[in-house]
Order: sequence, then structure tokens, then C-alpha cells
Amino acid sequence: MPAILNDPLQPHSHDPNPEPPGSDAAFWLILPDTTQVRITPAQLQTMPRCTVPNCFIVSTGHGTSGPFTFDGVTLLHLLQRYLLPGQPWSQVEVISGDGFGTRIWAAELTSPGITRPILLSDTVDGTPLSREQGLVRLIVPAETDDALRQIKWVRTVHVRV
Ligand SMILES: Nc1nc2c(c(=O)[nH]1)N[C@H]1C(S)=C(S)[C@@H](COP(=O)(O)O)O[C@H]1N2
Ligand SMILES: [Mo]
Repeated sequence: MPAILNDPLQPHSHDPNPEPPGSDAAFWLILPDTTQVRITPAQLQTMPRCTVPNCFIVSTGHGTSGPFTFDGVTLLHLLQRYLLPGQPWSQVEVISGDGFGTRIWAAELTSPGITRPILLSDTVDGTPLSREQGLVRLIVPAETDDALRQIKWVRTVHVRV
């Protein structure tokens, strides 16, 4: 019987998947005009880096882990690097290789005074993230409820008008 999937972008109870969906950690940035850019972990390392300390992965199932210091590239930087100046966008859908995801609104990236920005992370506590740990992992520092936005194995970052 085929599985019926929930909308992965709405918060819902979820048993975390421990198993990476394949070994390729590259992801696709999809721009509003449907241009697709493939971004590898090696390319992320050449971009301006950001460190966010005191992050927690709060699992309702297997408890809280952390604090972690995550390192990576801010999602805002990635967008600014590839979007044309003035190109409109309102939200970003971040989806993993195992079909999990979250929707990020522009205000979460661009509001003034953000000190703990949303990251595409490849490093935890100074050590490269393993594929099992989620490489490349979206880290949403402001989410401290249920880890539903801490997306492991990012495969597509879809910027929408
Ligand atoms: N790609 C992906 N990311 C995911 C999940 C998942 O199943 N797939 N589960 C989420 C949930 S419910 C939890 S509790 C955490 C678990 O993170 P951990 O494996 O680092 O403890 O990952 C989150 N991110
Ligand atoms: Mo969870």
C-alpha cells in the first residue's frame, strides 16, 4: 500500500529518521525563476562563515541534546549571493533527502536585530558534521520546541516569491 505523506512543511509529530538518504551531501538552491544551483559542502566552506553557540536539539522522543556550537553559512548570505538585487522573494522551503522540511519566512532572515541567524551548517563544536549527523543541516537557533526545523540532509532550498 503506498504511503500517504503529511505536508512536511507543517509542524507535526514525527519520529526522527536516523538513516541518511544516500551519501551525496550536495544540495540544490532553486531560485524564484527556477534556476537551479548545485552547492557542495566544499563550496560552503569557501563562503563567509558564521558561528552560533548554545544551540539545542530538543527531541520530544529522545530528549534534549546540546548545547552545541554550530558553524556554517547563513541562509541569508546564500540567498543574497545568488538572488539578483531587488529580486522579490517571501519564503524559503528547505527540504531534506528523506522528505522532511520546513518553511522559513523572509522576516526570519531579514528582521533587524537577529543575532542567532538561521544556518546551513557543516560543522558542530569545531568538527565537521558527518553525513549521519545531518550534513548539510539547517539550524534554526530560535526553534527550541521539538527540533522539527533542525533539518538534516538538506537537499533543496527553494526560494519562492
Ligand atoms: N531530514 C530529517 N531531519 C530531521 C528529522 C528527520 O526525520 N529527517 N527529524 C527531526 C526530529 S523530529 C528530531 S527530534 C531531530 C533529531 O536530531 P538528532 O538526530 O540530531 O538527534 O532531527 C530533526 N530533523
Ligand atoms: Mo523530534
